[in-house]
Amino acid sequence: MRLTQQQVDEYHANGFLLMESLLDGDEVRQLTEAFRRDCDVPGPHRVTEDGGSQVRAVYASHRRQPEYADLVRDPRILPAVRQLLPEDVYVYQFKINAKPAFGGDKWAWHQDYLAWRIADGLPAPLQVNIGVFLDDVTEFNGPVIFLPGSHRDGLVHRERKADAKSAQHLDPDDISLTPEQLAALVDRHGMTSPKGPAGSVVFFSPEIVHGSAPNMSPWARRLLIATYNACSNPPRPQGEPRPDYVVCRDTAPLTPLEHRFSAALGMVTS
Ligand code: HL5
Ligand code: SIN
Ligand code: MN
Repeated sequence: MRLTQQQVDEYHANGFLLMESLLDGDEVRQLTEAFRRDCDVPGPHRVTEDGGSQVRAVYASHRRQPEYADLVRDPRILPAVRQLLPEDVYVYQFKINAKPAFGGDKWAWHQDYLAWRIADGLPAPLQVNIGVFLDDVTEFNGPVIFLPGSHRDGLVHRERKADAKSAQHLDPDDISLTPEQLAALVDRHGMTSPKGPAGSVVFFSPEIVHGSAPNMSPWARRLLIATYNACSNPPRPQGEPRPDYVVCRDTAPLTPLEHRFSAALGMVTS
């Protein structure tokens, strides 16, 4: 699949691009089934909600579940990523934010690249994120909210808070924008939240300001986020590198699969 020039331009203008129903229902079922399996794997890559046992995020599922290993090379996804970032790329980070029904907490307003610059010494914002909807995303279940065009301002915030919310990863709480910064940006850019059926994919910039509200609905909002980084731009950590579940070590360039991930697994969908 190739993006049209209009889609590429839209991504660069707004900092995100939504492709509705890129994956079909059978594929979504395969991915959610793989997530259920992966949630049972204990370890520090599994982050729970504050004070509870509900899963907040799971990292590096693509290293444990073949569906995800193939998904990041899917011919509908990887070539599109390379149109948006015309470089050899590898997966820098892979996570699934679970946002469980009745209690998935907020993700504070932030820019991803600030996290990776501070925590990993990532030299440049040469990344593309993909957000794969594992559930229908509506106004009710805590959709990601973007400030369209805010990626063009570069980093608007520089600091990390003294106390970390989590020892397992850098939670956006630690680098969240101040209310004043957010209000000024919203004045200029407004807000929008891409919504759509499970199987939709949103491509988004590492510099776009984004966040999401708690989920008080009866519907989970599981969102898979894979971050591709240019192979020419590996992290240069100042001290001890972060664990490999949060910052992937394999920087070899990815090549697209010939068939969609579901076919590659021998479960051909129509
Ligand atoms: N949790 C990520 C990390 O690298 C950073 C956040 O949305 C990405 C800000 O630890
Ligand atoms: C994030 O930016 O990592 C969190 C966004 C979300 O899951 O709502
Ligand atoms: Mn983010």
